Amino acid sequence: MGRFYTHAVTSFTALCAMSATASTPVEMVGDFGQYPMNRDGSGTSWVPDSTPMDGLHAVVGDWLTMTHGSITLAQTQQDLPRGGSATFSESMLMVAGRRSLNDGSALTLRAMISAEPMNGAAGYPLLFQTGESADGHTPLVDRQHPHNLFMELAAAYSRTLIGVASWFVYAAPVGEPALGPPAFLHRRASEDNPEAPLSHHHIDSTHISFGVVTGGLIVGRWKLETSLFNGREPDQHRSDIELRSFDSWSTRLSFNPRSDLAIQVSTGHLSSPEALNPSLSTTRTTASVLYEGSIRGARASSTVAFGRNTPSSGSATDAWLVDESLRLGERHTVFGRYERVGLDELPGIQGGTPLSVVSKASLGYQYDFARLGAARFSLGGMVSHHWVPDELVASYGTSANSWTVYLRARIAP
Ligand SMILES: [Cu+2]
Repeated sequence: MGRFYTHAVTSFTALCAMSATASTPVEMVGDFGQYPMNRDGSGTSWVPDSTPMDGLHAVVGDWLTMTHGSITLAQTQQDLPRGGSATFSESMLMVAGRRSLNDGSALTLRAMISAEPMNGAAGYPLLFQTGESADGHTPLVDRQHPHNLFMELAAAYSRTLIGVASWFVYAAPVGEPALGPPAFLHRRASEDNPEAPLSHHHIDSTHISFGVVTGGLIVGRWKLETSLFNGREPDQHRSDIELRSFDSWSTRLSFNPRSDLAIQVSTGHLSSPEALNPSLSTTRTTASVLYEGSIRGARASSTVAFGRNTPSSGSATDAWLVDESLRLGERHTVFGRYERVGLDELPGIQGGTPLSVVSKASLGYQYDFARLGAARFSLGGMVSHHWVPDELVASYGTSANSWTVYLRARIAP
């Protein structure tokens, strides 16, 4: 959602002018307190204050509304024998509204949907990706599951205590608990990459949780928050809302020391996250730094993130992620990703237990070829190399490569 809360300075000025005409002044602050609105990421997470704003903004009565969306049509080829080729889509549409209440408080409503269930329950081929299931019986391996129809349905109430101090409550039948950085779909450094990170299930996979309540305290550049939520991953039915008890918790400390940095550390206990292995619980600990600035005249977005999953039985696995995106001029973007991920669930794969460490490096390029109203159209491509550990060579071969090309439309006025 970081991108959603981001719009150009010119439209920001126009927006402030528009808001002056609303019956209650619409405040140009964050959803959860007295800080720049550019800082809001997905769920209750933060991105750097310097994150530029995309999305369509409008003042409707007392509400400041924002709409953001993108749709990507991609073709991928992942090396055999474990890969394959497929055409798939990624998409999201977000609508949010925020209004000030009379007593120094504000109300935010959000909805975010995706058409990814149309990819089919088994998603798309992605070498070494694991997590969730397509049929309720077999874990997905070497495939990326689709995201759910409902990715967020949330309400938040925030209230100023004094000066830059505020508290908030976020409640969502579908939403994101305070665990990990903003979800990869909403990080500028990751948003052009058409593939999901292999580290998703170590770092930010809880972004679709069915039942979340988060309470937090914000003082200036600091935020401390705690969530109670349903730790069970979404099942193979991608269009429903799977409420269960609040059996899991997380807590996160966020700090934006400068306008171009967003830092967080978080930890949480996920009770029975996997329907196929319900007796297993996981403790997840993450740390991340997001940068949004410029490098030699190029607009640079960076993410460095770490995640550790410690299961209730078995050994812990770690994941490292580095995402970088450089926007050169108006039309060109170069992006890259490096990951190193410990995998402990490669069922049916020879040599895949108890722990394998896989690395992947990707390099991509995107060209923005057209603008039409508030929409921007892009063509892109990416190649990836995977370093296969010795014990997995029998299943994957010594060298595993992949490529993905895509066409994308995005709301970006
Ligand atoms: Cu996800």
